[in-house]
Amino acid sequence: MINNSVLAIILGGGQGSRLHPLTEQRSKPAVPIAGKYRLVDIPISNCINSDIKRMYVLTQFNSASLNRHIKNTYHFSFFSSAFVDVLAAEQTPDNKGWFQGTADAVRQSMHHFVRHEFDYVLILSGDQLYQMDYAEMINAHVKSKAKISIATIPVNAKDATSFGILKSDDKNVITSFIEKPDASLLPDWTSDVSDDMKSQGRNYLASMGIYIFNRDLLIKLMKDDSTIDFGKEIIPQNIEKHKTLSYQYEGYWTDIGTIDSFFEANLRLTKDIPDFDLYDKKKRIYTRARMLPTTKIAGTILDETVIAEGCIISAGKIEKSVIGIRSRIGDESTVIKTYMMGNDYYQPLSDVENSNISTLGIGARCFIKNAILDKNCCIGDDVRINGGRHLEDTETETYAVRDGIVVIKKNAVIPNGTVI
Ligand code: ADQ
Ligand code: ADP
Repeated sequence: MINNSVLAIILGGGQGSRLHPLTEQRSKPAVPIAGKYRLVDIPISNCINSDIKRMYVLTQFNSASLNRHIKNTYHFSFFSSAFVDVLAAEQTPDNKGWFQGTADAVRQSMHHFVRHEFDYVLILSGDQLYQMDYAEMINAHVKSKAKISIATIPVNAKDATSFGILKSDDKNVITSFIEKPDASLLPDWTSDVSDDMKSQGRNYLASMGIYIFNRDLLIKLMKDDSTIDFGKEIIPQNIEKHKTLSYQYEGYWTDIGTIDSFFEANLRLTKDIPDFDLYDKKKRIYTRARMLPTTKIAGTILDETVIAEGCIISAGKIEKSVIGIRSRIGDESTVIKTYMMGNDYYQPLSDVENSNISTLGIGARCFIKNAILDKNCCIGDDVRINGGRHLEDTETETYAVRDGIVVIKKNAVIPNGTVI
């Protein structure tokens, strides 16, 4: 029912500079998270779980890994109308190439959308971790006869300056909106939130960057090519002209658009009861079924650690870490507060035994802390990577430091004995 009336558009990312170097060789939706998924699996799974099965993913460039992932993961029945299509910024005689912003990305792709039948467009952000039933939001939108709806969440003063902040009336109709207000303006922007939110100091109502537009209105708004962003222009310019509903959400939701927030969100999955629940059957997160073998562990002390399939581990200790698919970690190594993405393939045993060929994964007697290891990296023996705030932001050919987190780049080879 919902599927027939809603088309979802997932904003897959601008130039991805905030997640650099994870986006050096792939588009943002293809960045691996939680040991076995990709960023784009989150909004796609939320759509599927909400019975929305027609999705476009807008991305700045078309990476091979994104296309392969979508093609190999989301198979729908031949007889269904369901699809997940990637639309990359394309150069045509009428435009310069890159999507200039979120509204520009939607505008440049409108000719693909209008070919479909739908009453509502659901616009989603591609870099957020949450599990939300969009059907409830759509029902609230339809019931209120709004033309636009924005999903909102209470946030504290520290976070409020990085979001669109709004105020609404007693019927949840938005009356004012300001994009990323300066801290000095915040006193004017508090809202009446629930006691639970108040006790957490979350007194500001933030836009989650999740929008519903009625079809006709979106088509009309996209004709004006002076607007570039939803948050900066489309929303503030239209709340007074068109009824805009605030759909308040109080579940777990976090932005994962920066290295720091991406790292924290991954490590939070190791908590006893994680806020983002991968074990809930009703809110399942889908990804590629890879048919990997089981993980094999010998002599390792494991604490608060999540390990994906197909790993071969003989480390001394792994603590508070997320270990991705096909990871290999050698004898006596210690891994603490690290997100290791894993490998795309296994090396033949003959390569592993050949000392002239770098071995994928972490070698023997290493110490790795506060790090993200991108896919297919080869960390030699006796390597010490000790991330933390004592390290300044820097970048080399094989790694970068961002907010104290050491990011080892995809396919990097870190020689024996390296100290970072
Ligand atoms: P931001 O997250 O700062 O604020 P923006 O950078 O426009 O907004 O990104 C929104 C989403 O669109 C992200 O997933 C991003 O990757 C993607 N995106 C950005 N530029 C794109 C492009 N050129 N092509 C394709 N995708 C692109 C927005 C709102 C705020 C709101 C926050 C909530 O503007 O009002 O509070 O989201 O996170
Ligand atoms: P997954 O979904 O399992 O992460 P990907 O779709 O990213 O997988 O694909 C992993 C890719 O790695 C595949 O295309 C596979 O062909 C490729 N691959 C396999 N063996 C090698 C190799 N020796 N070197 C580089 N890439 C490889």
